[in-house]
Order: sequence, then C-alpha cells, then structure tokens
Amino acid sequence: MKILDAELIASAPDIGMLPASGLPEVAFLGRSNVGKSSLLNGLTRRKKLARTSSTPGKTRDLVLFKVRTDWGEIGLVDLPGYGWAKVSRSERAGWQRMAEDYLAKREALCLAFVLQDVRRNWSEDESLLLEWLAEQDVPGRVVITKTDKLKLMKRTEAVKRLRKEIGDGFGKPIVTSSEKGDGLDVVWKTCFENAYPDRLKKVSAATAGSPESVPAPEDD
Ligand SMILES: Nc1nc2c(ncn2[C@@H]2O[C@H](COP(=O)(O)OP(=O)(O)OP(=O)(O)O)[C@@H](O)[C@H]2O)c(=O)[nH]1
Ligand SMILES: [Mg+2]
Repeated sequence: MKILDAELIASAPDIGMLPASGLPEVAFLGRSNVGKSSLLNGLTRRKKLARTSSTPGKTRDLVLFKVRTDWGEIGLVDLPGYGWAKVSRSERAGWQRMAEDYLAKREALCLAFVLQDVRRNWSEDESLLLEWLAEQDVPGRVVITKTDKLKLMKRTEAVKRLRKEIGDGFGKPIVTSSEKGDGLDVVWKTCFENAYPDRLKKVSAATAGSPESVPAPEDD
C-alpha cells in the first residue's frame, strides 16, 4: 500500500467543533503515553504529523487527519489518553466527555483501536472501554504497542500473557512497534476492512480468497 498524502484537517476540543471529514474514520484510544500519536505517525510514515512526547498528556484535543492511499481515503483520529495522574478531576471529566461524545455520536466512526503497552498489564479500564464501544456498536480491536522495547524472548512471553489477559472476545490483538514498523500492515488492513467492507469483499472475490489475500502495504 502506498501513502499518497496525509494532512491535518482539524484539532478541536469537542465534537461540535470538529468538521466532518466526509470519510470513514478510525479512532486511536488508550492510556496516556501508550503510543497513539506515534502509531499514527508510523502508519502515515510521517515523523511529525501527530505530536508525540515522552511526557504523558501531549494530545489534548480530538485531532483529525485525512490520509490518501492507493487503497482509498480514510480519516484517522488521535485522542487524548486517559489515566494520567497529573490532571485535575474536572479536567479528566472534560476529557472523558470529549472522547465519549466523539465515540458515541460520530456517524463516520467505523473502528476504534484500543492500545496497550506490551510492558504493562491489561487492566479493567481497557476491558470496560471495549465493552462500552461494543454497546455503541463501534467495533474495537486491541493494538499492542512498543514491542521493540523488549527482547524477543520477553516480548513473546509478554504478548502471550496479554492475549490470555485480554481473552478472545474482541479478536486477536495486533502486535506492533511504531518505531520499527512491525505490524503496521495489519493495522492498515484492519482499518480498510472496517472502512470499506464492500470494496474489500470485491477485492477478495477477485483474488478468490479471504481478506487475507489483500496485498500487504509496502514501504515507499
Ligand atoms: N521504542 C518505542 N517508543 C515508542 C513507540 N511508540 C511510542 N513510543 C514513545 O512513547 C512516548 C509516548 O508516545 P506518544 O505517541 O506521544 O503517546 P500517546 O499515547 O499519543 O500519549 P498522549 O498523547 O499523552 O495520550 C514517546 O516518547 C514515543 O517516542 C514504539 O513503538 N517504540
Ligand atoms: Mg498523543
């Protein structure tokens, strides 16, 4: 897959101020510092499209990007992380309202990724978020991030442990490293399967296989 263009459409503090992208949208959710903005940059192969930081709480708004690829156009939405201790209760409530509003009301939303750091334990926050998404009829998939931070043996163990903790109610977690680019092809495929299900069915039928036979993205 080729990335033809990626641009910032808008950054807004609530859904009422976020313009329509006219595209199917995919949201990136998860604890602060888990790597949401970095994953967006990895996917679009732009180092500084979404702002990242080693200090939690970098993303404060709903940030909408439009990405043009040779598979089609898609909207990607970066959200502020939760679970950051250094914010006041009212600020936290404001963020939660912003995210929930977007997730519950945005017609264009077709998929939400819930990110999980490979070095941390799965927690009830993530389980509740996935359950809540299912209640809103928003498909959710787990993305395990930062796998380059562990050596192969530890990484394999950690992924196995997380798979057990997560259970199999929400599909297989996608194992990634934004730093190395690992797993990003699977993330893209999942985006397009949800954004354009009919189109992918046609591709699959034409190649007489399952969606597995859709060509994987390549580096440009
Ligand atoms: N080694 C490595 N570091 C990563 C990876 N992904 C993110 N990071 C680092 O983790 C830190 C946080 O990344 P962000 O992408 O800003 O995290 P975020 O989830 O957007 O954080 P908030 O906006 O605060 O919610 C940064 O220092 C990134 O460089 C990865 O795949 N590998
Ligand atoms: Mg961020």
